[in-house]
Amino acid sequence: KKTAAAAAAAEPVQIEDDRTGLSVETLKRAFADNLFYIQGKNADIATLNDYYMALAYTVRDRLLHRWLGTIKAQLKPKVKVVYYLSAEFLMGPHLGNNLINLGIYDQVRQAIQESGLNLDELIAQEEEPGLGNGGLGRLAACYLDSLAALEIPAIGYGLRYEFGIFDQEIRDGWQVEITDKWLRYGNPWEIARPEATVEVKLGGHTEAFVDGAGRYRVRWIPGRTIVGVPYDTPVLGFKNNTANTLRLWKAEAPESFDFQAFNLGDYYGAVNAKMYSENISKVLYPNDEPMQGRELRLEQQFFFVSCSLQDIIRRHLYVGGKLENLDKNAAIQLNDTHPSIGIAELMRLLVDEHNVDWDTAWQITQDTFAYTNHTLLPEALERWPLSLFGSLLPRHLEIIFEINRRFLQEVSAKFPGDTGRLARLSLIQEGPEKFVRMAHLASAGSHAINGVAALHSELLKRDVLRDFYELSPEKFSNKTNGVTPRRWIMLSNPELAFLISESIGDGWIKNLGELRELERFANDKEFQSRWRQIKLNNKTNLTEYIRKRTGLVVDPHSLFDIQVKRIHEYKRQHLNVLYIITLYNRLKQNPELEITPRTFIFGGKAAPGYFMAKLIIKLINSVAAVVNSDPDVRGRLKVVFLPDYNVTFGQRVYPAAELSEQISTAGKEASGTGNMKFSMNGALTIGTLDGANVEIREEAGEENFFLFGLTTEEVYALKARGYNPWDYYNGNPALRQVIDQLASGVFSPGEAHLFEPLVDHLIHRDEYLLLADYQSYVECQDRVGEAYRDQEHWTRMSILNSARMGKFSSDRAIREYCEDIWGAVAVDVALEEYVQATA
Ligand code: 9GP
Repeated sequence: KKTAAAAAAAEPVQIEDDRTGLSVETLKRAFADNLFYIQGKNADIATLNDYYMALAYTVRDRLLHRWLGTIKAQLKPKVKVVYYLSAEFLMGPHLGNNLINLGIYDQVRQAIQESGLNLDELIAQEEEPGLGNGGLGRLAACYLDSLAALEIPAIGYGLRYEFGIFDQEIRDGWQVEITDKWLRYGNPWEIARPEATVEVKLGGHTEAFVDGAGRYRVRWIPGRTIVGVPYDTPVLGFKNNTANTLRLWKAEAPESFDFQAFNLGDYYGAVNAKMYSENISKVLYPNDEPMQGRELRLEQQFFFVSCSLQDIIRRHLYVGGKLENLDKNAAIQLNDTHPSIGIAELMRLLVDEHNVDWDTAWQITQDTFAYTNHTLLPEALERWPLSLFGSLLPRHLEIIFEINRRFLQEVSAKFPGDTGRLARLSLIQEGPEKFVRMAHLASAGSHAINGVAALHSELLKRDVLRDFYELSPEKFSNKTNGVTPRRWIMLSNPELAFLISESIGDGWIKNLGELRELERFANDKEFQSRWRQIKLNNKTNLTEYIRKRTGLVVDPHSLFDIQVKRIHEYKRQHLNVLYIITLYNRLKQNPELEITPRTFIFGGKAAPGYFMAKLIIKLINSVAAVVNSDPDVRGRLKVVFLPDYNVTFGQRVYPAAELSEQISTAGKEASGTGNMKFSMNGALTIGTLDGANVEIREEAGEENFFLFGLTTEEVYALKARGYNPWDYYNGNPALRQVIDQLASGVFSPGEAHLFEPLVDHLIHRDEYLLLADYQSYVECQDRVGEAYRDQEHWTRMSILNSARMGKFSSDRAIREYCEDIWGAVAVDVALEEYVQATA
């Protein structure tokens, strides 16, 4: 406790000190001090990474006033906090983004330059925390950015994977996975908080007992216990005082060294428990859509959810909250089903540990949780074998049975005699092997359920969650995804950001709708030529990067046609390849043919166990090898597969794109967010009516969008009629030629059968309707080529695309979540003053 005298003596420090000052001189000195005192290096021996670390600490010092101020402002009785539970957060590199959000980019650039270094090189030094697979994890990161920008109290909860998504190398055209060691050189952005460690139980069995008040209770006797240690990373709002927290849990053993075992001579036994426990946060599962019923994955999910819920309850009680009012202080969002075990865990914590009666606990749970669904693919809907579930979480299985019993009673009351409906809605899937259906648990236990684009939300109601919709239509809404313009325009495309701000002011950064004002420049010749010049500069930069990474020389004046995203059959990278081969064939047949020179650029990782996706990578590289070395098509056609697509690389790619490939089978892509980043940066889209493409086209104007392919309705109808890909193969000579070439090894010299599995699949099953959409795609691509020749018109379309993407800011999405689902409002933050510590 502070004495009165000590408190009186504690004076806020006012001078521009090394840790807060923003003048170039002070920044330089702080940077040099950190190199010496934190990195323990001087300029003679410092590596680029030492300089990066020294700068990162310099920046971190400058955000602590916000961070501590935010924690203080938000840990108050009446404040409602959004808790975003997500197994993935794909934050991207922090340094550049923090400079932007702190508003100190220019001073720091100068300070670094005057120190004889280059800021871009230091920024490039940062190893990005790849704690996610793709869209879902990146969405979580954009949402944290917007929550902070809007000053909404929020904590992101997830796992601190020691190894994130693997690094991808391409060897002989194949993907090779390399362990991602992002923590190798330390992580200057996180602060461990071991004092806030929590315990998590696993396995074992349950016991019934009667408590002192004569109540029937159950206790869980776990088979083992692990502890979760929180690591906190600040998430800054854009030029405001808010710095929310991303809290990631690391799994550890309660005792990391067993002396009993060691004394008995069993050294490995002595460290075994530690290894076993730490496994839980060891590695991110590298699957995007398809789920794998692995025990470790369920352990991961339960581990981070249990840690987070205990933390949430602790915070709630700390500010004097009553458990009955948890929903007044907490809105917990389930980012997909991965954290949905939280429904059962909150019930257990309330009923078993806090002695709340079942009905009250269920009310609290439903009022507090909300669930976002991110996929329509049936194989990606998580379910766990009952046996596995019961052995790992015996108490939760009992709780789920009880939830289900009561839930099905409600269903029966509403739909008497409808046994089919009961079976469809049940949280347990019956059959020779029984499963717990996690989407059902999430839907039953939440007060709100949303999809991530208008079409997706409709399809959820009509299809995947139809019975839940019929049961509780009021729970359902749509929240179209969005992305943050701070990272995806300002940081990625500084020249464009500058031009926009110069033309319409900088209000767009916080209010992306203001981009509309760019419309009046769409026909302005001078503006158009600056717009084009910036695109050309970005393309030239990418060209340089491509040369470094792959050795390929590409022409920055060719049309940059880009498809970057996870590799998946439903995303149809191979449809893109079919068109490339079609073009190639045309050029071979008619060497004089005039076409718009194009560079096709691909990037994306395949799940290591997904054979077809890996074969598609090999296909792209094989076609690239043939096309790029053929003198007949030189100067007109290039194909590039850029290895190791990640956030950092995305920041280079989106600004350089002219055509954005969004060509999934209609009804399969829930939303997409890359599609938004491309359009914001002035790329035109070639796409199907799928996911958020539908809304992008609505906003951009149909005349500024290249549409092709079957609609969702047509896909359903075609499949219902009985789809036969053979008909398309037989009826289309150009298509047949392409398929035959693939089948006969034209693109796999010496390995004629290499692509047989792909070809077989296409002509016999073609689940994703490539052959049905081929002709329409080819015609559309030809229109693109034509349109590109009229550069003025193209530029006009490009400007209009950027101008009309205001809707796709994650700020808009977060506002909608706040208003419709979370009931969260902004909280003012005062900077925490640094007060000299006294005992
Ligand atoms: O596949 C969806 C993607 O369309 C969406 O944009 C993203 C964010 O909502 O989520 C993806 N889903 C998953 O990664 C797993 O369901």
